[in-house]
Amino acid sequence: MERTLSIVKPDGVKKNLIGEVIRRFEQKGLRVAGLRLIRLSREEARNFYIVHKDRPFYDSLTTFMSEGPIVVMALEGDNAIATVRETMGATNYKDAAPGTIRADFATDIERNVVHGSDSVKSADYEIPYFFSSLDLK
Ligand code: 3AN
Repeated sequence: MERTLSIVKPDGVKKNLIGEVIRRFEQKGLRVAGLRLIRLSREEARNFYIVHKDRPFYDSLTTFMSEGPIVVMALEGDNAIATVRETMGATNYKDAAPGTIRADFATDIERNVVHGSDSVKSADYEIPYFFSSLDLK
């Protein structure tokens, strides 16, 4: 059993895709262990994406991630990290496999609807960023 952190990004919330994203994860057998609708400050977005601080898209990404509400969720299941990554599709929606969330709904490499932890190490940073252990059921 593994846990991962996923986010419906501001573009996904604006497009009314909260339910669609959760439905796709649930259909893959993942269980929602924690769920919140929040809005990040610029500073909170910058700390969340601190691993990307030297990338050229860091400013733009963190401005985008703080532009409106997001839904953060902790998902639990066998191979949860890989399952979420497969369900999302490649970072660039143009490379995303047909039927993935990004292939179906993303319009831009940055505004790509959904986030998912890319490793156990990332999940161990990202889940407690939004949920205390008492919040996870
Ligand atoms: P993923 O979300 O697929 O794990 P990362 O971790 O490489 O991708 O990048 C984090 C986020 O940064 C992406 N979801 C996307 O919003 C943005 N991003 C990644 N690469 C680029 C890029 N070349 N230009 C603009 N934004 C990018």
